[in-house]
Amino acid sequence: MNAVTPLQPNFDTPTRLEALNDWVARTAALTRPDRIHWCDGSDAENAALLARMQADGTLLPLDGEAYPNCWLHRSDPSDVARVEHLTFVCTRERDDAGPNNHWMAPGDAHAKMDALFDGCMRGRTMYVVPYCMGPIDSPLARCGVEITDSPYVVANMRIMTRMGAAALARIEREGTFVRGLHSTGELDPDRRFIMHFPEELSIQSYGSGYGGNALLGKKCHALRIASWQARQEGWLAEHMLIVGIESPQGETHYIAAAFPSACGKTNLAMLIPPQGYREAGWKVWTVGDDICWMRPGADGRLYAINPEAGFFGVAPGTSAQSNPNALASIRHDTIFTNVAVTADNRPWWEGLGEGEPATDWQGRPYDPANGPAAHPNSRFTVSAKQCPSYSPEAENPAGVPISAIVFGGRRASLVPLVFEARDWTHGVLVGAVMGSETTAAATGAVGVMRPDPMAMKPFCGYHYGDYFAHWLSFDQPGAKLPKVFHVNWFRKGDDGKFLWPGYGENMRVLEWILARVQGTAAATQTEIGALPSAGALNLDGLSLSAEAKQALFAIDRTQWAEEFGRIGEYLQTLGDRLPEKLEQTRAEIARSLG
Ligand code: GTP
Ligand code: SPV
Ligand code: MN
Repeated sequence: MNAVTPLQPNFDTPTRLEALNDWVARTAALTRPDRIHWCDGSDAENAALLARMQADGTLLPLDGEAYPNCWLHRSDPSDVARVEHLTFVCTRERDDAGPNNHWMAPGDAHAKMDALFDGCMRGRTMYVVPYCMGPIDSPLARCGVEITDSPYVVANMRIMTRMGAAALARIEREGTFVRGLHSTGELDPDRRFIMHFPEELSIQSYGSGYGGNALLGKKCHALRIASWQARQEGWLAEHMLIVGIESPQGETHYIAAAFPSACGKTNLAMLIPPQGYREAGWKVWTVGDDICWMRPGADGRLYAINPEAGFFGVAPGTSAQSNPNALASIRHDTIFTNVAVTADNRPWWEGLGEGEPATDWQGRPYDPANGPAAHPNSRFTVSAKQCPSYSPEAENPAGVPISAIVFGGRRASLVPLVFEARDWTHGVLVGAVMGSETTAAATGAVGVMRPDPMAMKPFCGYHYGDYFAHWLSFDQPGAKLPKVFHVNWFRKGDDGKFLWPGYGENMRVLEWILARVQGTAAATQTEIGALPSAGALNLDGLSLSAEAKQALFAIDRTQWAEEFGRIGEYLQTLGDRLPEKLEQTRAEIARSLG
């Protein structure tokens, strides 16, 4: 390995942007770091950081032959997922944050955070990390600066965003940027808060080093703050993957899909079509796996960019069968967090399908009595450029045109494999009434059904009623909006097993969706939406039981009537900011179900 090259401490500011210099100076006066380092994003800087983290044990090198330049990070065992109960939106008016967010008055939140940040970087280096969310030359992209005392955060931000000198140059040109202040603090769960101040375009995060709590460009900026900005500026910031589907005729359509955390976005974004489809000439292109920013273009269609530059993907369940593109991506220059390792020092997790764990995610000799070897929310951080299916269009500053929007969640019962909304308003309702079982991506119980409208429950930075109204507002004369669909890969049979094979076979559902977009596939209208007519969705070569076919392609009107009652109760909790049109549409469907 490299000798430990010291990072050149750099108190000289490389920018003349006064607003940035002032903020850095004020932050340093509060947090009292020993050193300040302005990140330029260079290879040399990264190498020096990695070497330092290796020297102090923050990163452990993995088998350099099988996994060159790959690292294992073990986080504090109490700091392994997002903490929704400690995440706040701090607007002047409580109601602007809505019942979907925890709220704190900005003055109270600042007082609390100032006390936590006071002197917290003594003995540490403060890193100033300029970053750009989206292609550096895209008008849809937005910039931020994260100040952090965690070199692990810097290394991850370098993979996940366009970080360094080019971002700083854009920030200087534009003069505005989102301010994110982060410190790992003492990693004490009782001294941990993730605060958002959308009116100030700022974020403050203390006491966690974990992904969504600490990589502030991701959920904090690109969703909570950006959703607020997007509402003001007429665009959408969504928890969606973006995938391009190229037909044998060489035509590519882009689909944006919102699934809650750990519900299959990365997998769908990197899908490899079944053999028959590949032979026929179908190809799948990955644009993004977690976040989508989109706005109407001059032609009335929605154009989308992926604001991120890397993937922070769920490791467990990733295998050569389920997601070969992900597996190929993470064979070099990857940071693994909280996975297990084999005796020959390779990363390992449940569902990998090869090798045996020797050491668990906490560094203990593996013992099944301690639970899974890899943490269920263990992750890999890797540059999108390393993904074999990464789309060249992902770097297009204009974005890609979206032909279909897909909503989906983990629903063990009731919800069929796929259905299509009647129109935009119905599509917004379909997204608004989504529910899903909770997963290990956030702390708390797993497998509990909860409302998760548009997969944004933990990420919408303002009142859900206003958010739905904003979605409805895109239905303007001249707009050429995508068709809206709902999918469910997670329906279970009486034996508790998934009824649908999922993963690559989801291509069959995407084919039907695109055929609907082009008006060439048959559908049968029902109260909840249009389902594939018999034979319209290709099931050739799958061995689905009669029970599976019945459950996946039918609706139970009695159960749906109950569901629409529950949906009505949920929507009522949003109060008088809920758009009337949405409740009317719900009530009409509820009546038609009897
Ligand atoms: P976040 O990064 O947390 O936002 O998650 P994500 O939506 O990108 O989820 P991801 O694709 O990483 O999938 C999470 C889990 O769901 C993994 O364990 C996958 O193996 C599993 N999964 C993904 N797609 C399917 C599918 O089609 N069927 C089934 N049964 N499981 C799936
Ligand atoms: C999610 O939880 O939805 C993630 C991982 O994509 S995190 O970056 O932690 O939000
Ligand atoms: Mn996510």
